[in-house]
Amino acid sequence: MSDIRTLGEFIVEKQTDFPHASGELSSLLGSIKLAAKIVNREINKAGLVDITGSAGGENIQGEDQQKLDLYANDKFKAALEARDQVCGVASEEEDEAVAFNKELNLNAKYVVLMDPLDGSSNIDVNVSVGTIFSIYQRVSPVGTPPTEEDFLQPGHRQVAAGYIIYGSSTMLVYTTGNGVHGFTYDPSLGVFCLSHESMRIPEDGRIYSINEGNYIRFPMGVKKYIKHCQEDVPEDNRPYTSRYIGSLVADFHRNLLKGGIYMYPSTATHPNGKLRLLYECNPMAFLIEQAGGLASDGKNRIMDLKPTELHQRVPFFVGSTKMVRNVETFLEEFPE
Ligand code: P6P
Repeated sequence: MSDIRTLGEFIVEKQTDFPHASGELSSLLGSIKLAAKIVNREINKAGLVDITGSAGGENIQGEDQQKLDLYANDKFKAALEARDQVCGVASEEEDEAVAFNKELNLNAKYVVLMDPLDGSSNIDVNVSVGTIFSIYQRVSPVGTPPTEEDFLQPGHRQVAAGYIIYGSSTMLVYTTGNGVHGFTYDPSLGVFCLSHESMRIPEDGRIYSINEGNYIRFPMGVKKYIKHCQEDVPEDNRPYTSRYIGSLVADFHRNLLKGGIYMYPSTATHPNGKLRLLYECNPMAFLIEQAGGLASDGKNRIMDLKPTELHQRVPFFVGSTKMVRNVETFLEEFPE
């Protein structure tokens, strides 16, 4: 037991790493930890309880029937509102940003953007899903409701970001700008235990993740890169591997550990890409850069993009530095 370092202990231990180490960010991360445990519990029995249905009817706790992603959204919002560090939240499940208007929230200095349950369509087929979060200091005056400007900040202004992956085990992975650290949930103890300190992505890799069903409408540079992966069989004869789960957090997590690239370019149905800049691409970009990798829209650094709207989509290339640079070169050489 003595060598277990819990997430709570680690956050406090690293508190001096946070800008203006006031303890508020530590407490905010504690709210996320709590909500993650609650959501994890529901996901682990999704196959047993009809909680993937639409609204209407009652589940076994007698609660109104909720789809699991709405359930996750409610739990994370409630956990963030209950303490005094967050003045508002933007979420994939909310059309507009939600301002917390209790007195204690108006004086809070952080905003949170999240995808409460990314890849939720995979729940029905028992595939890993995840929660993604991104934290900024507000730019509007404390004591007033948050403004759109608080949520439309470029990714390089994030103070923290992370994800929870609900997979064969449940992990919470986060950064505050001082490396990337992973914690594995031990349900018997009810704690997240440090399992991956200072995570680094290999500079190069042999795994590419993309939905090749959209191939016909990929940009030519992406087609050329995929062909390169398929034909570049090196002396060591380790060819590339195509691995695509259809759950960003799961594909990202595997590539972070093994090296690789995840790509969601523009397609016929998503001319600007499918992934959302604010609560999918920016947090993953913060994490990957802190782990030694890169994240771009095919040309520009993701975290330098100036957001224009809450749910805007961007093409997304994230992973090992050499792989991201390589696909950027193909895109430059073979523009549309
Ligand atoms: P497609 C899930 O809906 C998601 O946002 C990501 O988690 C995932 O990588 C992607 O979309 C899958 O999209 O079009 O390949 O089914």
